[in-house]
Amino acid sequence: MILRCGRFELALDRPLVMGVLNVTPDSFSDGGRFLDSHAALEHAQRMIAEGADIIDVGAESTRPGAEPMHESDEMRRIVPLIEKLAGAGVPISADTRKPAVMRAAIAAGASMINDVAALRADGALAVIAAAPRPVAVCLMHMQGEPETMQQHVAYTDVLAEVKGFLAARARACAAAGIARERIVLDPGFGFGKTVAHNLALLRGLPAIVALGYPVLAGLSRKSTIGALTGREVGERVAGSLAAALAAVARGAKIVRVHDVRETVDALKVWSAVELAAH
Ligand code: 7PJ
Repeated sequence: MILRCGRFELALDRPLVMGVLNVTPDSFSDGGRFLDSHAALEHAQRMIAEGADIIDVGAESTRPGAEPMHESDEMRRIVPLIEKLAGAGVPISADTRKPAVMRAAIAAGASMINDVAALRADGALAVIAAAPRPVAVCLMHMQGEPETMQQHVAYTDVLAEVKGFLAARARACAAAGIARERIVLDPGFGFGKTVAHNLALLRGLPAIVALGYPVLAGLSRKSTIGALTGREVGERVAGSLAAALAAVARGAKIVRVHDVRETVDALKVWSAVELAAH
């Protein structure tokens, strides 16, 4: 299985690490530390040196309760960073829900669009379909909107509903002319989900993997890890590593993480054991 990612072609024969670069003032796990663009650039370069395979740059906080950000503010924060990182040797992903920001990010050199709304915004599918390069796209499941998503959480069968949603969004991409090799699916841990929902999705990940697309899992430092360990956000590395390994053991091909160095080490050991026969 390969992922076409702009000018990159990613072999998915071992799990890949996507390093998170938040350039938002209120991101829950980084607390706005990387708002200054020099610090953000340094952090990205450190994650690449630590072995990140993809860097995900995002400005709009999607943490529970966050309000939407104005388009021009979002562009001002991420576009210059993407331009500076585009030649860094790994694909750069832009974490955005807005078609105009997607278009600007791609023009600035992004190789992937990571959309927590799975290209449901008006015009988003068309921007990806018309992109001058075959950028990859991560389609994530979210129930509700970030502002309210943890307030009215309700599923009859969370795994079946998330799987059905992702399959439908993949079909929408196909209908828009977006090649299959460009698509990544993500159950969206924490996005309108309780701890029990997140655990059911993680246990049931093979059902989503069975749709035939690479699956991305983002559990790093999330509140489910906090709930299971009793740790504050800066103390969740060990719990996050366990979650990342549980995800790759169930077929996830990409893990989205804050702690790149630790995750790369954990995956090297896991891969040496589990992929040795290949
Ligand atoms: C995710 C994300 C995730 C994808 C965030 C955080 C919260 N994008 N953006 N998957 N989470 N694709 O950084 O922990 O799980 S924002």
